[in-house]
Amino acid sequence: MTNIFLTIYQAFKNNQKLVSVLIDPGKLNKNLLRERLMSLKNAPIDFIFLGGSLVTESVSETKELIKEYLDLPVVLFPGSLLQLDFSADAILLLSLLSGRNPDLLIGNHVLAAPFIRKSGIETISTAYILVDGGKRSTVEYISNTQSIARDKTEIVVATAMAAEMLGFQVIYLEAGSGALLSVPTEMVKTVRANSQLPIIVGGGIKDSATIENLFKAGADMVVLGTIFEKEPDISHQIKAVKDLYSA
Ligand code: 1GP
Repeated sequence: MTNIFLTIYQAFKNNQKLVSVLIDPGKLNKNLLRERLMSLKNAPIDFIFLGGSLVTESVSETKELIKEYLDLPVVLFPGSLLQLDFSADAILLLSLLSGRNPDLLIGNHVLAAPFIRKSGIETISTAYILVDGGKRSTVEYISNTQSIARDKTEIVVATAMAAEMLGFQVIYLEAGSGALLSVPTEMVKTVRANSQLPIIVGGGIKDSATIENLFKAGADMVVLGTIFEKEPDISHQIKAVKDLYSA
């Protein structure tokens, strides 16, 4: 097992919850990003995820900026092959299992594999499952796929089961950045009951109550993007929830 996956897996086994902040290059101007990074200096964050469905600035430059401010692993969350930077700490090798776009299931992975192998970067094979977040998301549009309806828990569960049988390392339930609604807690609970893999949940998480409910439902990690961009300092909210699990 590799480093970052090991941390995720051990947290999952020990019921210690993880929080990642997603930084989407280009969403904030450099000065604002610097301010936001400063605000995370003492926040109980475990990882920085870096990427997005449509990034408008350099992933590598943004990674350098993050490293100037934070001593945290930077994990690529690549929306496309343009977002690969092999000097990051790890890469979520996302397969968009809720969709039927062959490039995002295997095509891009084939193109990237020789470079990944040569670089030696840690890969975490990730079953990426889009769930309707109450509005059409950028990831749906860019990926040319449809999300799974909020009341179709059985499809999400069957997809998670297939992912486990296929040897994926983690499940990522995604409502889409800026979603009106985060992934339903009941859905997370049912996936948890039917899966042996760590579960990451992201999209539309706007407050600590939602984080707490998702953790209670069985999420092992939450990913916060828009709230990090919008609020000057989210460290207290995160700390409050994390403290519940640190005893
Ligand atoms: C990461 O897409 C999410 O999984 C981020 O979503 O921007 O809504 O937090 P938000």
